[in-house]
Amino acid sequence: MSQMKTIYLKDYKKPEFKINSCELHFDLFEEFTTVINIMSINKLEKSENDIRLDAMDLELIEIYLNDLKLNDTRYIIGEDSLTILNVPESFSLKIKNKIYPQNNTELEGLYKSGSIFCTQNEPEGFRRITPYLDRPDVMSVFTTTVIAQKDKYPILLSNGNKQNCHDFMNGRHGTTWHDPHPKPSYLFALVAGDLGCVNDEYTTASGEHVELNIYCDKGNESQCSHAMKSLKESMAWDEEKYGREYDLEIYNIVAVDSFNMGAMENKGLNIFNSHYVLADEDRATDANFMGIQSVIAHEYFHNWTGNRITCRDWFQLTLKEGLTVFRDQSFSADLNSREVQRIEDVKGLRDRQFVEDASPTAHPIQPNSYMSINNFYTSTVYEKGAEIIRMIHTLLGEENYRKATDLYFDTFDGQAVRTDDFLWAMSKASRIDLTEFETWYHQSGTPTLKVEESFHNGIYKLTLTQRVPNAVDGSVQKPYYFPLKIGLIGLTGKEILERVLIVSKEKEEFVFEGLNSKPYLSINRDFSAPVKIQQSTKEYAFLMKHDKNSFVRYESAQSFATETLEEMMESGNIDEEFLEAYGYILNLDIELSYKALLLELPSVSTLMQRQDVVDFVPIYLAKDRLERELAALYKDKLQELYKQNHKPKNKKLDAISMGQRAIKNRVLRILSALENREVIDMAREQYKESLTMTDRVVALDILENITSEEGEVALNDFYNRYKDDTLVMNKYFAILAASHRNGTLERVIVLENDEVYDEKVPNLVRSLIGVFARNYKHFHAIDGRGYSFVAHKIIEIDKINPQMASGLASAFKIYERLNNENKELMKKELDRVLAVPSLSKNVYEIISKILK
Ligand code: 0A1
Ligand code: ZN
Repeated sequence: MSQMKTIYLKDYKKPEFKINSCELHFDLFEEFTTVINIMSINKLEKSENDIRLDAMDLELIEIYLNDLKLNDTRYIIGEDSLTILNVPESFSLKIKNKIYPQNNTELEGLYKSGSIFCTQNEPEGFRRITPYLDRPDVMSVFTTTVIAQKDKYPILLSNGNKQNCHDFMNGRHGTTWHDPHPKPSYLFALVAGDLGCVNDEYTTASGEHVELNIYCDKGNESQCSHAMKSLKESMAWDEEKYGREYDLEIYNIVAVDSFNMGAMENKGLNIFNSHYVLADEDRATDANFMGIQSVIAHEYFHNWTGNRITCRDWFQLTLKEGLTVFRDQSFSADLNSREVQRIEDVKGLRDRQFVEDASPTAHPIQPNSYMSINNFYTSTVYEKGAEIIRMIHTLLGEENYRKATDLYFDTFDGQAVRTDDFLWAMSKASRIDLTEFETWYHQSGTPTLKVEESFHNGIYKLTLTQRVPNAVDGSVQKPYYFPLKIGLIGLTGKEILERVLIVSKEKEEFVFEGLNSKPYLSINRDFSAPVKIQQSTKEYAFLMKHDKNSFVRYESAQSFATETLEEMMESGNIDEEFLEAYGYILNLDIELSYKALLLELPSVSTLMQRQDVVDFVPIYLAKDRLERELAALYKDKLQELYKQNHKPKNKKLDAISMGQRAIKNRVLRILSALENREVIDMAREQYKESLTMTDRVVALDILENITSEEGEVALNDFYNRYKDDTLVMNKYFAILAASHRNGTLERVIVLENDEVYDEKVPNLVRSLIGVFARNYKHFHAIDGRGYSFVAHKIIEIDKINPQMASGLASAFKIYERLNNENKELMKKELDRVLAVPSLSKNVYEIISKILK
């Protein structure tokens, strides 16, 4: 099967041609679109006779070389290419072809989201629009004219600055856009539609005026203000923190409902999943508002880290993604609570990336091979990639890091570069040798750091041993070089010192002299390195009380809870000391969102990662029981906290209001373990009287999980209230698909036929099928029906949208680690998927790696 070909980084070859300019004309019609692409091209490699352009599913109309029409002896149409034979050293190529955006369900290239024409070209969508050298190291200056019927598509957008508009006699009109910044084809974008718009402006530090527009479906304009505010905050932050200004006269954002991912950083014309743009308090949760702020920032920051400096090839993806995630995390930490942000970042990393890193699909942040590059927009490339940049930041310090990023921008602006180039700038500006650090880019798996302590005669000795797992192919990997931030705390809780240790060997000792007694160790402060800590001393209660580092306090509470749960799974005993420590947190007078995190029990995913053979049933039985114990023991205190912080009429988004919602919803969730009348009434009241979606979804989720009647009443009310708003309906589907109640699978199957559900819209598929595949109880049910259902959906959705299907397939990544009974059931389904003859390479790559 030629399409199952593996691509290797070592086979990279420089482009043989340069495309100096690319002039595009789009004529959009209801049934088809014609594209005219005029390129001025130069040979870079004189010996090359033919030019092979990437082209997929294109209907060729005609080709002109230097204004001469070519007959079909002068070119070859391949499966995914168009080769023009015998081209001169410098020439113009004009290609006319036809495409069918309205039939494009893959959502790559030019497609329709409802009545809006839009594009998604990263990583390889442009070849579905027109023949091109569709690779990131070919950068060109684009001029784009979009023509469409004026009444249906009054708004016509592309990258860069607007040049001119024309009205034609036949009710059609056209707009021409010019982008002066050379860019790769994956950053090309086009939008046409009858859109609502919110307009604002920004003046850059050097006094340039920028017009800001957010386009959305008409009627949703009032839901764009948070996104607009976030955009302006991002622009100011990048000027202040990185000295980077925006570089065009206009910045457009368009929100569409059908989008494979979160958003896309196309130059001057970001296209967003509407989930990351639209919000008001009645429809979006506090978490949604935070998500919008960070994704708006992420796409904006790409303008420098991704667009001005892009990737040489797709193996370098983390060059732009790891760095940009680190930038958006730093931005969110600066604008909100730093401590909460760091904990949320680490939680996400462990729940997604650690799981991936322990699976057969594990890969280095810079992989060395792939079948489908679409499968590599992973948590490893993004989130672990960001941790690697964070370690560089820690190693260099703020001042050197800024010098180094300045050098990176100065040296590589306008180029397509490699992660090595980034490391060169980091090391050159700071004069810190990062050679040993490079291992992080080329190895996979999460290292474990074993910690041993000793104390004699005032000398405290810390012995650290790294255990680095083998790579997926079984090869042995090297120890890592990383910064480890630690603190030593005295018996009374007083801080003795804080240090950043540099760990670089498999086994290492660090000695601290002149201490009066054995200190308490606070290790991996701020999660300075993405490693697992293995420690035999259990000083959790002490650290929860005395550590000044907010991350380690959180970590201690989590580890304490984790070990308590493990003990319960083994012996049935509950550690009294943990119950006490939990009570201590309940009484703490600290920031409320942080407190809500301290009171959260470890996720099923955290516990499952620590099992040798994964078995979910004991995990959620233990969790349920511990929650019940805590709820019963601290009932009065929990209710008091709830009453103090439940402000149903307050829908403000300031830190205090959000903190109050976070804590009282955490408390309500704990109390819900009691499943009694009192809690049902509290949840029902909260659902009815609260003005925020944050409160409503928590109440709804609790009711759904503990009472069938009241749950149904609230769910019906929710459905009737929001059925015309698909974005909100995602929450409805997700609550039902995540439900622990019996009959969840049956209800998911019924919901597939709901008039709101649409298998072609990725958000809805993720909310219903994707959430179900992460419902441990029902997906892994021992009758095997959960596996069978999801496998069946993967096969069905693969025909519509392979990227969606391979996203669903990742729920099976846990296969190898499952107990025999589940493993056998899952294998049957994986074999079935793999046997489908027309399977996409996206799904094939994931499933075949899982089964290997
Ligand atoms: N570069 C975008 C992510 C993205 C990648 C692929 C997509 O479609 C196949 C869409 C978006 C980002 O990091 O935000
Ligand atoms: Zn990105």
